[in-house]
Amino acid sequence: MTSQENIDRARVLRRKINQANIDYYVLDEPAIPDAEYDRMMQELIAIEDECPELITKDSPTQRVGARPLDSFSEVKHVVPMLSLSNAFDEEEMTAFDHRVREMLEQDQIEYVGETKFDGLAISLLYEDGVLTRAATRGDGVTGEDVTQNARTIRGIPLRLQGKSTPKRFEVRGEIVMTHQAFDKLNEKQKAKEEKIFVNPRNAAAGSMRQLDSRITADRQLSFFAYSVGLFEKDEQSPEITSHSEMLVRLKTFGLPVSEIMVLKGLKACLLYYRTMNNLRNSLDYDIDGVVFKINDFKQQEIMGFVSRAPRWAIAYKFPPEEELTQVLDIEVQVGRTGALTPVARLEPVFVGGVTVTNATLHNEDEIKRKDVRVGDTVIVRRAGDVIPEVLKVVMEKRPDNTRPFKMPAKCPICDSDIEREEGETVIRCSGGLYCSAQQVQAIIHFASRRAMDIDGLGDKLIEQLVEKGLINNVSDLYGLQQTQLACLERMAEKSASNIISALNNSKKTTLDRFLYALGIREVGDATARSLANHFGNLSAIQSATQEALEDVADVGPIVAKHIVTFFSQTHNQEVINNLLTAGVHWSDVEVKAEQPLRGKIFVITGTLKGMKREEVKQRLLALGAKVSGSVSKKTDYVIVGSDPGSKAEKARKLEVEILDEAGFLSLLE
Ligand code: D41
Repeated sequence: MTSQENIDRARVLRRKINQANIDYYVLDEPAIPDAEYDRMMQELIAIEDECPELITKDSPTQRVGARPLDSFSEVKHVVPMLSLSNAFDEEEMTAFDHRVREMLEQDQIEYVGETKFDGLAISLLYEDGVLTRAATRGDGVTGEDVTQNARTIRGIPLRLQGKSTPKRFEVRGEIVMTHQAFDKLNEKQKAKEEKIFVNPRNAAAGSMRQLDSRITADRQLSFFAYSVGLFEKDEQSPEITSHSEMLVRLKTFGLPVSEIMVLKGLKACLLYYRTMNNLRNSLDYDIDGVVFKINDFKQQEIMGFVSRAPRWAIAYKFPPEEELTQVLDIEVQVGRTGALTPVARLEPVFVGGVTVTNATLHNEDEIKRKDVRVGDTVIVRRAGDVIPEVLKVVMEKRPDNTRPFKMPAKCPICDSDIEREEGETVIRCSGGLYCSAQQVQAIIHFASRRAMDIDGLGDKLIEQLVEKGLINNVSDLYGLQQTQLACLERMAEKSASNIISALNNSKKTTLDRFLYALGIREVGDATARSLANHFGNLSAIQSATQEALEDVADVGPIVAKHIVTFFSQTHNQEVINNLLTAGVHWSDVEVKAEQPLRGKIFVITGTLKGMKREEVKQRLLALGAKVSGSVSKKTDYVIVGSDPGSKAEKARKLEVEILDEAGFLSLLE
């Protein structure tokens, strides 16, 4: 029986769930915790199970995927989906602007700049506000019907928001997968020993082409709208006269729209391009360029089209981050911690703005999985400042007689045994500082900018010094004589004296730099700072127990263990003593007494009114507290905002002290 109560509750839940999706995907401001979302979804599913007659086509429960199809059917687009012309350099971009200005007889054109998503173009048809069809772009005239799959994407509204929605309305956009979703997917694929995706675009495209939409539902795809094909608006709604107005309108319909910028003239466009190119690697999804569109619809109409591409828009592509090249050799490098990393020597290739000659192959498992061999043609990727990597072998181009690569059984540098820790993919040389590669790397790290910052002491020079037996460890650096340096290759008298003074200058340092410079495993510069601030002086850290170390803000059991092990080794103690004797010094750090929450473990759940969650976390960390993601018996306090999730319940069960926002604020005071 359908009770009025169920009818009302289902309506309320659908409204709340749809709003949560809009907050998350359109406004980028999640308002409720995931657990709360899941709980509402479960409740709605339960109601619909009890009263199936209440299920509507646009109910959020209908996103979970439908029965598999045998094949996709073809659909003809209501209005053909055009393609975009490209510009690859400033000259081509300038020529575009010139053409536009000439045709429109105007000195300066108003453009809209938007990011060019590297995903899969798609068309969504809404009739009377309800999503009725989704189709891939295909050849622009006909595409494939992927409605079932599109319905599983949480960012795609099943029903448009707002009172006056158009009768028939077709919106175009791009399906993408965020890096986070991509990494998660590949982890899952790896665990299941299934296909690993090369990049988010392939993963997004592959996920949209699933005949079984339950798989698509599991893939966490995103959607961004960027243009409209068909818009049958009612008489009352106001005329839309520009692209930027249209995008605002799309947003009010509940469609996710990317950030755009209205740009006046070519110069502003070129600046926008450079800015986005710099920001490119900090985004959570891939973009391969920017798109410029004339903002004014009337001007767009005047410009018209050439062979299926509008003359009023252009994609200005970024330099590619992936290129093809050949593997000339595979070598094994030994790092500072002894980790053996296979590295591909490549036929030089220009990618990501630089010429790349080496690319990491990560570890043995990766090399096996990708089956990279000498002579192979491979796709290399260099994104931002990240170390270039080999993504994939182009198997069709593999020459005959290649042999699979084998990791050496001994360290290629010092011939020591190789060890592989349980559960780790990395294999290490067991030689420690006996291994000259580890010596060199340890000294390079010690001299680096964020460590002791020894100006002029570069990698090649350190290699020479170790090779010639002039130094064995970092403390030997301070015993070097100018005459010894001057005898080295490519070393003039002047630079030798510069290095000696740089060494002397580096002796005055800070505790956190010194700790970082020691190269303790897993102790990066941030951890070194936490340690310095927490303990204040070196001997306190040297004698700290595992438990005492774990009290430090970002130190967990593994890092704590590495620290204890490091200081327990006699040769490390010797090196430290020698450094101090050589005159390395710093001022001890004043340990802030105001750490009243030291060692206390907090969990935050729900939405706080006055403060962002990250802000709360930073305040707590500053007071010495730890912030954890889950409630356990060890938790001291749970801060509960509005709409809390299951964590609040668990806290109650475990009788952990619960603070509301006011309680938390008074605790801060
Ligand atoms: O982000 C994109 N990939 C993107 C693609 C975009 N931001 N705008 C686009 N605008 C158009 C026109 C101007 C034709 C409406 C496009 C595309 N087209 C497009 N995507 C794939 C083919 C064409």
